[in-house]
Amino acid sequence: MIAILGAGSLGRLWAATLPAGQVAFVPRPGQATEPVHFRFCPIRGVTRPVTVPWLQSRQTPSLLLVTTKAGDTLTALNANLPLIPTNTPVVLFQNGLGSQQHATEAWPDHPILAATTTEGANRPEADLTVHAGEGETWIGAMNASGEAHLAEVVRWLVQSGLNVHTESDILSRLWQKLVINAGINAFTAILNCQNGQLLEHTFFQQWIDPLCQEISQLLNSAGQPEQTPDTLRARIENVARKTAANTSSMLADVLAGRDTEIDFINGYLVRLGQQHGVDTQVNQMLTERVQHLK
Ligand code: NAD
Ligand code: KPL
Repeated sequence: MIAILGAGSLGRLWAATLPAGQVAFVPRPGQATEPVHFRFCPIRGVTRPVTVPWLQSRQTPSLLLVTTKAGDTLTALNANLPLIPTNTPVVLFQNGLGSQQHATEAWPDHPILAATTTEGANRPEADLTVHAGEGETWIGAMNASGEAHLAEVVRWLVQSGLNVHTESDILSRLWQKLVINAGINAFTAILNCQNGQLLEHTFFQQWIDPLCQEISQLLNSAGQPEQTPDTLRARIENVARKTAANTSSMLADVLAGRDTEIDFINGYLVRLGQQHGVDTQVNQMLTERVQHLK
C-alpha cells in the first residue's frame, strides 16, 4: 500500500495514476472516513472517476508520499511518522528548500528521500484534478537509509506511467529548481503577470542581475557547483520564455488566497545568507513583498 499524505493537486495526480487499489490518502486526525471521489482529466484520454480510500489505522504502508505544501510538512509528519514503521521510506515532494533538511534532521531513523517534479496538476473545481503539464520526476535519497530504498521507490512510482528517474544528487537538483523558482515566482506574484510577461517589466529588469549575484554567492556558500550571475539570469529567462503562458504556482496561490511557499524559496535564501554572511537584500525585499500580498 502506498500512502499519500496531502490529498491536494499533486497527491491526487499520484493517486489517479498509480495502480488502483494500491493507494490510500493519510487522513488528518478525526477526518471523515468516506473514500475520496474525484474526476481525473489526464493529458491524453478522457476524464475518468477515481476513488481513493483513507489509510486505516491497522494498515501499514510500504511507502509514504508526502504531498503537502512546504509550510505544512513538518506538522503533517509530526502527526503521522510516529505511527509509521521506521523502515517505511518517506518521499518528500515539496518545492523549494528547507523543509526537506528539517524533516531529515527530525526523523533520522526513517529512510527519507526527496523528489522534484516538473509535472503540473491543478484543481479547477474541488472534485476535478487536471494533469495540466507532462514533466519529469527525479527522486533521490536525503539520508543513508533512504539510499537503500531508492531503487525500489522508483520501481513503485514508475507504475504510474509518469516519467520517474533516480537522482544520485537530489540536493543539487533541488537547488537547480530553487534557482528558477527564486528568479520567477516572487516576481510574477508581485507583478501579477504570467511567466513570459516578466521579461518586459522594469521591476524585473531592475532586480534580476543583483538577485542573480546573490544566488551565485549563495550557491558557493552551499557547496553547489559555481554558476555566474549571467548564467543564472540566462537560465531563469529561458524558463520564463518556455513557460510564458504559465501562471506560476506562487501567483496561483496569491490569487486563490492561499499561503505561498516564499519562505522556502527566496526566504530560504535569506536564511542561508544570514548563516554564511552573504548579503541577500534582493531576496529579502522579494520575500517581504510577497508576504504582504495577502
Ligand atoms: P495542494 O495545496 O493542492 O495540496 C496540499 C494538500 O495537503 C491539501 O489538500 C491540504 O489539505 C493537505 N494537507 C496540509 N496539511 C496536512 C496535514 N497536516 N495532514 C494531511 N493533509 C494535509 O498543493 P499541491 O499543488 O498538491 O502541492 C504540494 C507540494 O508539491 C508543494 O510543495 C508544491 O510546490 C509541490 N509541487 C506541486 C506541483 C503541482 O503541479 N501541483 C508540481 C510540482 C511541485
Ligand atoms: O515551477 C514553476 C512554478 O510555477 O512553481 C515554474 C517553473 C516557474 C513554472 O511556472
